[in-house]
Amino acid sequence: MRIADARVIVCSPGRNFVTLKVTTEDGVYGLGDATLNGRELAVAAYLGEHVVPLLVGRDARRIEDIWQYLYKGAYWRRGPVTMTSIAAVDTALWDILGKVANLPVYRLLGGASREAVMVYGHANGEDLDETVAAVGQYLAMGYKAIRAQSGVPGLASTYGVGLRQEYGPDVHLLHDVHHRLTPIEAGRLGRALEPYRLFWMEDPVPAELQEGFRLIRQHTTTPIAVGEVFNSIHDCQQLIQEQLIDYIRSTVVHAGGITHLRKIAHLADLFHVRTGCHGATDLSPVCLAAALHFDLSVHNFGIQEYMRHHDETDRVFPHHYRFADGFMHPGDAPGLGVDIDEAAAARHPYQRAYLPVSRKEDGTVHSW
Ligand code: CS2
Ligand code: MG
Repeated sequence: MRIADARVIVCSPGRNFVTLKVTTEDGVYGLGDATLNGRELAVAAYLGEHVVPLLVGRDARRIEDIWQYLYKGAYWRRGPVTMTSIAAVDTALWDILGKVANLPVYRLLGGASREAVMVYGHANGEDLDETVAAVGQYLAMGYKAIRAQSGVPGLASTYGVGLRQEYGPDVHLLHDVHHRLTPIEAGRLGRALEPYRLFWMEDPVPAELQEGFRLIRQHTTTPIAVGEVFNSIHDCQQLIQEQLIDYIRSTVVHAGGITHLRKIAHLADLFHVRTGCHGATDLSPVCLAAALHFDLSVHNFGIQEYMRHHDETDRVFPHHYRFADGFMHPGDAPGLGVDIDEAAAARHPYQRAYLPVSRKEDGTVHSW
């Protein structure tokens, strides 16, 4: 089962996506998401210029060996561009293996550990009233867990009061701090929010300094989630082994694919850390499908982020995964159960775009 061809497809149905399509000499193909928001063409070039020429002729069934070859053989290790590229190859190979075995990928990963996976949606509002209303809309759609973000400066510690009063104790509430605080500020915020029992406080501080989380832990029992920007097990090894976090947010596309993410999850399982994969709309439906197979199978799953894609995106990437009553399932089609309509993709060419940059009132560049 040799790899005959691999192609990078860049398209922009609502936003930019990079997809790797790997085809075997028998004509079976697999897909991998290679989207790195705001740096899409860097990954497309890394794949096209350096990785694809190394793939042709290799046995598509040797997933672990190809992973190690691309990781160790490059000499230069880690980094988001490299790891996103390796992830795309790895995801496509799992998709091919599933199609050849006539099994959904989650069955190849050991089978379902649960019936379906709980997901959380994003409720955003310009102010407290709008945020409360947006949470209500998600509840009406069946969501059991909702991330609430209010646009009112300084209200992060008080909107929890309004939401709990409005919707009671059953709904899981999450909040994303987007790396904006110092550890001691995060400790104070976490402590102030304890009465409202957040499901998690996400990315309280920039996480390059893993031991910085010790300080947060000393001050609050609010659960902590981190890792959407991590690309390797080495970025979270200390956080996990010292039990400084509760949820690891790394996902398939940015953390080396299903193969590497499983290693992160298995390490996390030993230290009471659960998974909470990143799932914003800049991760394509190919990544979401792969994440759902991973989530369904892995024992220490916690929650999956699910920010609905635009209709245009869904039309380019037809898929079998489904949402019902706050839970998702990847479906039982062989492989990942997601495809790309290349003719539709071609109607949406790449659009240059960057992530927004936020600044403090005095003009200092701040974390997004
Ligand atoms: C966010 C993302 O989903 C999340 O938790 O942090 O919206 C993030 O800003 C984007 O995915 C960046 O690419
Ligand atoms: Mg986030």
